[in-house]
Amino acid sequence: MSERITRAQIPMEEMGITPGSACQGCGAALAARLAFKALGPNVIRHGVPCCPDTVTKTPQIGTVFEGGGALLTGTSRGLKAIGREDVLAVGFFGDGGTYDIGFQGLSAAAERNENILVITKDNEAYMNTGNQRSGATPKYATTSTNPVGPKSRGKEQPKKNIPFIFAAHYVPYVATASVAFPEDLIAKVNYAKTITGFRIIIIQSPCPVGWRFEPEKTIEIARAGVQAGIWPLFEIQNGHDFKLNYKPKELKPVTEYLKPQARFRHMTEAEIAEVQEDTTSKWQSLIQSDEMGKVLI
Ligand SMILES: Cc1ncc(C[n+]2csc(CCOP(=O)(O)OP(=O)(O)O)c2C)c(N)n1
Repeated sequence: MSERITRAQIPMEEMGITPGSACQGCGAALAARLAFKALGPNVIRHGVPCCPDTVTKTPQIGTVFEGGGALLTGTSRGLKAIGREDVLAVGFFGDGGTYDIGFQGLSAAAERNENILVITKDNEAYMNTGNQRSGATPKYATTSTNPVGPKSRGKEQPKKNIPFIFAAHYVPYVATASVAFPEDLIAKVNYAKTITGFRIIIIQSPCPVGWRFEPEKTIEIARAGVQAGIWPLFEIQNGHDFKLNYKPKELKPVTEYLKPQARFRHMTEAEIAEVQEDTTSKWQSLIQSDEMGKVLI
């Protein structure tokens, strides 16, 4: 499991330079900046279509969504063949590239326990192409493909539980992280670098344009998500060992996360109560897993 670090231990050197394509307040740009700082120079970054256009000082290679898992596999095996296991094949993908369109190849790479690291910046929709719903979009969020209207309350289905889906491949390391908790995020990347096999870190990355909030509120909203238990920070090793990294005595109400985002503005009191109940019940399961130090899958 990761070891706590202080803010002073966050590396100063920037490895990721995000050019003009990032919107103001882009959570994904911050996720890239933090993750690649921690990864350092010995990385080949793999990308699939997504936003923003991330540029890193390290070599980079791109492919189609479906090819992400295969390309990472090929790079990792190639590096091994030439004796360069000091260089890590890292995928930096969106939620579309991880939860949905790229999932089959990544699931196969996870099942083969390929020696790769996947970092997912989860902005909860296909933002690059105009905020279409994805498997990562939460229930009731309005998007361009499930807009709220007389016959629609927004997305009907819950957000896919991708960390546990990858954990159910019994891979060495699965973690969630948030741009509002940079020390935790960097500690997890640091830890992921020390182990071999398939590793995935999913970073919740608020998107001011798609989630419809003022760009200066990115960190506030990400923090509220963690504090309300909507985006809990945890680690799972080998599909079994479990640790909750942020455990407030009491969760904040989900309204602190939902209300500042216009994508949830239409929600009724009853719908908010449903989200609250669901969040509290999932949180109780996570607390139990944390107390046992394991998940029962
Ligand atoms: C097979 C395939 N389907 C659809 C697209 C169109 N497309 C390009 S980027 C994108 C959205 C990507 O969303 P996500 O992975 O969540 O990243 P984000 O843009 O939100 O950062 C889509 C649907 C494509 N390039 N290939």
